[in-house]
Amino acid sequence: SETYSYVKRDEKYKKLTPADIEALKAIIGTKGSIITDDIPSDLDFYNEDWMRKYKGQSKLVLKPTTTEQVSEIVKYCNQENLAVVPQGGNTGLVGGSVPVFDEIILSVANLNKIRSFDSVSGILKCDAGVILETADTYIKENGNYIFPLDLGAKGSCHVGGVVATNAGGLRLLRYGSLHGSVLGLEVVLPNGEIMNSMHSLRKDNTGYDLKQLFIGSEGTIGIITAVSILCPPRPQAFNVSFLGVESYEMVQKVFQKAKNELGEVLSAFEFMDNKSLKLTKEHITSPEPLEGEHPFYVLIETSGSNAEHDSAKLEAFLESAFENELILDGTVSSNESEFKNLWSWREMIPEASAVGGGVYKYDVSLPLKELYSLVEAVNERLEAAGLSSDTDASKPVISAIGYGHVGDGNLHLNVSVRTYSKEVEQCLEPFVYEFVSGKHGSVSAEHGLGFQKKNYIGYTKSDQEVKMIKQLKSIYDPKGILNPYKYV
Ligand code: FAD
Ligand code: 2HG
Ligand code: ZN
Repeated sequence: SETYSYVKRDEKYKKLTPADIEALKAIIGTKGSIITDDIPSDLDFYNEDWMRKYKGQSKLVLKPTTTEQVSEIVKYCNQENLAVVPQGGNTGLVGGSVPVFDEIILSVANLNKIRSFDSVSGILKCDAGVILETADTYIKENGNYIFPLDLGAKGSCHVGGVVATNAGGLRLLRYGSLHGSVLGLEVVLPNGEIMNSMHSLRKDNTGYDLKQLFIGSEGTIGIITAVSILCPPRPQAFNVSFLGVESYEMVQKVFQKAKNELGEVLSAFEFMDNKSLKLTKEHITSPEPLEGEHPFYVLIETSGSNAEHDSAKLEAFLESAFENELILDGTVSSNESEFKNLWSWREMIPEASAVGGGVYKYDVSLPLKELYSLVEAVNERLEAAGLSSDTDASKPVISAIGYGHVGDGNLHLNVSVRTYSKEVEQCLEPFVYEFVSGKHGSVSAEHGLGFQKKNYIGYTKSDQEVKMIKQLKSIYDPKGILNPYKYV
């Protein structure tokens, strides 16, 4: 297909033979653990990504149930030069979780047990294939804790998958990055060796912190089979407020004020532009957050241990924000269903942006002051090229929208299209990457590089850094069997 036209299958990788399938069956057995092309459509879910943009042609999915099986499989594949794609919940947004050609898919979905949870320390140890929401519910019910990461895909993505991606999500502002909260990992290395660092230690300065190498490695250097993670106490009270704002300038002012006045109870600060909300409106039926239209919207979440205290703080903040003309309109959730409804207007944007036909997604870090300038620049560019109209169906682009995690300096630019086209792609790339690089930003804030951005690492990392990444890869995976054709 067009997507893959510029990469070729590397003939150093062996093509799967019936003897390989037999040998792999002998390792994991056949019951629910192996999917072959006997019924080709059984492979579709694993071959195709969440956006339905990338599709590989793997003829074999393996779903081991133990770490030892993962180790045996990887050892065999290494000996036989068989390429392997590690897969979690397959919700990644950069085409990293699916094969490019005929790589074997190793899904960790059947490694799905909670190993232990300590309700005094808050340390959770679980298999990599536990679904994020399942982990969060488990620790909620067993001591009232919360998983220190939340994102729209929580019902499908895995704990191992978010660690492999180093996903950021909606509450990074409060709980920080997984590089801080993950305490240990169990990883199967590309030669089949098992690295066990499933520690419960917050502090450990005995040499290199090796687990960090795998957090955000996107399946290129090891298969994560288990995670040890520190979870904070679950806040007793949650509030969310949805605000209409005049300009991006004002969004920043509201952010500064929220940090100062909401202090320790501020747990999320998200923004979206008017076009984001309009697109979402066509996709969901829930009650609209505000009556009038506004150029920008802000979603603020507070969470803390005392409902009255938090509400009083939020109300005082909103009152003063109105008085000082920082916000035009606003609403606050008064029960759980309103809380969920307001959040849904933010969480549904990634899906809504694709329903018109397709979407080009960019996930960038930029200095806060310039966060929105990329959306403006892209809209100008698409209009100048005559490619964009939200009403004229003959134009390929519906609109370029901007939203994201203001609190983390992370913008999501989604270019919603009626159809994918080379013309649009060439108008966007490498422009977007050059723009971001020119402002010393990152071309991937939280989704990773995967296949989509495999050629763009140099816009953010220096030659020296790229060289060191390649050196590490060649030490641990000299044959390159893990997740080939991706960023490294
Ligand atoms: P997959 O998609 O299966 O895999 C992702 C990558 O990790 C691949 O390269 C794969 O090879 C590798 N991998 C997976 N499991 C393992 C393993 N056990 N060992 C080694 N490598 C592995 N991301 C954010 O950062 N913030 C958000 O707010 C956010 N919101 C999202 C909302 C929606 C609706 C969707 C669909 C995605 C969102 N994402 C977000 C993207 C996010 O990257 C993924 O949801 C998540 O990180 C991937 O988890 P997964 O288990 O589905 O992994
Ligand atoms: C989010 O913040 C996710 O909603 C997805 O990171 C962003 O789809 C996107 O571009
Ligand atoms: Zn995001």
